[in-house]
Amino acid sequence: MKFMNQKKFLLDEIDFYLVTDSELSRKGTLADVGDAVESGCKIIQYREKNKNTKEMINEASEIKKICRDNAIFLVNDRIDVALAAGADGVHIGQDDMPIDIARKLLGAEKIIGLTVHNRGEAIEAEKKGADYVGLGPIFDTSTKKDAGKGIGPDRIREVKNAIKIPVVAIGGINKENCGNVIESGADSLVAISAIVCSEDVKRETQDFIEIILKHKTP
Ligand code: 3NM
Repeated sequence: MKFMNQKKFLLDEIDFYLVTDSELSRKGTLADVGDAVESGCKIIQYREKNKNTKEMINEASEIKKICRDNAIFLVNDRIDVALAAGADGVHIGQDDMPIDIARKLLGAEKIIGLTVHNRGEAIEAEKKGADYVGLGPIFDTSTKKDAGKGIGPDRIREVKNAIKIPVVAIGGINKENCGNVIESGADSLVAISAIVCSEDVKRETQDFIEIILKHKTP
């Protein structure tokens, strides 16, 4: 039997998913990652738009050490950085490297997540070998300037019913609306500003996980 990356199996068990943002962060990316993983966050995506490649590889290598066997570690967009730091995979957008080329470069074992905005893109992503989709923006957000208008939580079920791979919701999600996002069919969800702008990342992460678990149907 072909050996399968153990971490791929973990994808089904993700509740809360942290994406880093050094511009918004109060304490810095490494502190945010450390606090979130300590609080039980099982997946970290390193998303960095302002640092050079060398700085990114250094930081990504530190994140890999923090995640070890406790959390999946993905890099946004930069396949070269993911490979250099030995990450578990990447998260790519519709306008980044095409998924079939990314898969060739990374191999079958690595995790590839793809951003989608609707049912059609989600079906296509699954067909092309994505391991999960990031669906967004669910609500309006100022964290990603070109994200567009929120599609609303009702769209989540539509996407969830069309594919077998996990659906991760993103965009404008906070503690007030995250229960509804899970009840609308998301397997897990991302919050960036709600976490990295908070005073206490550990506490916020715990709160999110608790609310998500409460709203998940067994
Ligand atoms: N991607 P916040 S929305 C990075 O819709 C990102 O694909 C999005 O940040 C998408 O939790 C987004 O602060 C930003 O709203 C999410």
